[in-house]
Amino acid sequence: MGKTIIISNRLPVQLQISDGGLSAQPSVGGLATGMKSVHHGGESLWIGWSGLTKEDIPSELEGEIDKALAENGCSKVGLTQHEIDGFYFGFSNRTIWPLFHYFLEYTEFELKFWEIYKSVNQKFADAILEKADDNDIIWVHDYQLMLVPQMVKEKRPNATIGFFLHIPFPSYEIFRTLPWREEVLEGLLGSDLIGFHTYDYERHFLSSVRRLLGLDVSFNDIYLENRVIKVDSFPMGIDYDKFHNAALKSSALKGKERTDLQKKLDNHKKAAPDTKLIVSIDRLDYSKGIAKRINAFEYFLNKYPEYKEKVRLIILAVPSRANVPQYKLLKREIDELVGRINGELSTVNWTPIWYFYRSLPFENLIDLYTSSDIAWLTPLRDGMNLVAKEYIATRTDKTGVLILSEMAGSAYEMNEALLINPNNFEQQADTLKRAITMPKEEQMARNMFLQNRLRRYSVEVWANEFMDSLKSQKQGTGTYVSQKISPEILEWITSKYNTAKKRLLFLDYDGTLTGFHKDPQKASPDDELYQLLDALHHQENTTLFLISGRDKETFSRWFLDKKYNMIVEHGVWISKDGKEFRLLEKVKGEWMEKIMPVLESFVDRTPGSFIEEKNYSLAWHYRNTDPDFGEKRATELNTVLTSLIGNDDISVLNGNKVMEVKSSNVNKGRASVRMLGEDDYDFVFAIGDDWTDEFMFQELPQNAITVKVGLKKTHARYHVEGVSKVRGLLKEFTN
Ligand code: GDG
Repeated sequence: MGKTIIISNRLPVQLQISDGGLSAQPSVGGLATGMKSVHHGGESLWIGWSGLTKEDIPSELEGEIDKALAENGCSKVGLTQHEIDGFYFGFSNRTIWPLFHYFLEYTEFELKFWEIYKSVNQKFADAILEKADDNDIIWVHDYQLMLVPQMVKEKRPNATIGFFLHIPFPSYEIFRTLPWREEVLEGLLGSDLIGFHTYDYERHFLSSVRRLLGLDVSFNDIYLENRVIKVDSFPMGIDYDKFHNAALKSSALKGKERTDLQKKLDNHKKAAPDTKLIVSIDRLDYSKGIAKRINAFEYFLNKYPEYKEKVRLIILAVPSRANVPQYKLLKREIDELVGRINGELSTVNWTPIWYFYRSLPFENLIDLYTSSDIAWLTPLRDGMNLVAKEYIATRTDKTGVLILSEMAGSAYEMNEALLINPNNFEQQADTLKRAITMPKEEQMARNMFLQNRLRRYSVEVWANEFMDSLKSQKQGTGTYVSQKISPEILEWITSKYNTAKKRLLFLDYDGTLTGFHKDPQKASPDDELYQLLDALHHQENTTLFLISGRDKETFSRWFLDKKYNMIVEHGVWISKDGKEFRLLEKVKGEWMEKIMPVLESFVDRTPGSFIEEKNYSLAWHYRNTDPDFGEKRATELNTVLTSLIGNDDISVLNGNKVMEVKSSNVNKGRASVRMLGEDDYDFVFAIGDDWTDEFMFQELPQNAITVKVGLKKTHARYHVEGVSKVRGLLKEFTN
């Protein structure tokens, strides 16, 4: 592997120009910390925007800036104010941010924002392409850069590209309202690995990929023509030791050494030892539910007036995206709310809310965490929410209560916190009371679990797990083990074919020799296919079998007068040299009467699905249904059938968009092995695309050449990409 390239909207360096001079400070944010293990030494480069527009940078400082960035392993993408307005304040924060946080009413669909987003993404991609080699690992971060993976993959198909989304991925119903939804998905699919904070975001993304792009998804793999993309969840952690040690250090400081804020907090605690401090810290963003929280606090004080003068809410709202109109309105709303509530409820000794609208230095953040009895975080939607994790990490004596919204990604990992629905004021008022009165032992017991987990799954572990998964994805380990048929392998197979004395070929039909058709009856063979099969069939010393799950009537109509050998219904019937079909396996079909009504009820409840009745099996096809719904029903049917069947005589086969119930002793593997025993073959070849073909791949001897069509997990030795490649391969045999 080559070097590592990290790309994010902002570089992890703070630049400031004052009095014509430049200062550059490495930033200490979560991402920068987490990437430390990935971004170090000479083998790594971080590409991003410096935070200064082209207009901000005097030309005489340009070289100095590049040098300062290079010293921190960084390289900048130069952007103009116009580009920042359209790309960052526009499409990123007026379209994607609200949409992905389910604020449809704030989402603006502006063509000109989209155009600028595309062109700025191209700028980032170009900056990468300029620096990247073929064997580099590229990790792209977040919603501002969703088109970059595809733009890079186009030009550097061999590069290894990972993408991580730090915000939620919304459900299909929300995502599909985006006018440029396909382009965004395709942009992301340039990656080899796509990571989300939670399984829900992953699930929503896969559902959109299936429904909007019609791609095949199996578990968490997306199958493209020539590669597999892995999608997985990697819940981001924090630098646990940094927060924990800072808290230890701060509590060890005596008297004058303490920060001014800490001294004030100490005084306050001394004056009112029974008063509980509740803290909330967020960027001033509508997704964080700050206004709702203030309203819920008022509700709590009215419901439990005995806590007036006994609790205080500290709100730290960090200024954010102040150029976006919605954020200006929010600022005004919160100013007014805090003013009104403090005005109405304050007493001479007590102000219910302390409100800070600013960013505080790290030490003060620690002071707030360590001095507060309760942290109350109520996002309406939040990708993860690191503040929740940081609060727990700073509780060095294990006391403290975390009240956390279920809508935060972190809630999935922090079950021991008090989880609330931010829209439920009644529940929040009761939860606040519970937190205030929670015994210390209970607080400690809960936090012990939380701390252990946070310590283990730190941000460094997060970054390393993502990188390891990306590397193994690219090396093909873990996804599929079959080898792609390269020109060299093809030459080797053909030469084996040519020198063989007796050849046996098993060719699956649907999805192998011909593509899928909405109506299976319409997937009849075309002239090119007949010519190809004729040529193979007439070769000397060659026994060709078409082997399929289809019924014998259809295959008789299509192929009987061609005299090809055929095995149908997975091995129930066989026809050789143009003779009528005869039974290959004796099977009993009494079970059909019982199973039929079950399948019919599934047809009634699943629009687009239908039953195919074969002589010795019943197949329920769901290829024309809504993909997610169809899969869901198939799982349901599988459960129903397995509980119904309960004996070994019949089994359920889960094929490509079809579930087939048939007698157990029949499958393509058994049938092909029987044919193999009939003569002394020295070249055995089997090709097929779905699960039912796996029986052949497994049961034929080791030296057989087995080929899977498509990139799915398989027991076959080789794979090819699609029907046209299959035909090309078979044509080689006839030359
Ligand atoms: C996005 C997603 C996801 C806050 N105030 C101050 C300050 N902070 C630090 C906190 C924390 C960070 O800012 C905020 O992180 P969050 O995770 O809570 O939220 P977002 O900024 O919205 O981040 C979010 C995250 O990406 C990571 O993937 O969790 O869901 O929205 O680290 O400590 N730091 C200092 N002074 C402050 O006043 N020094």
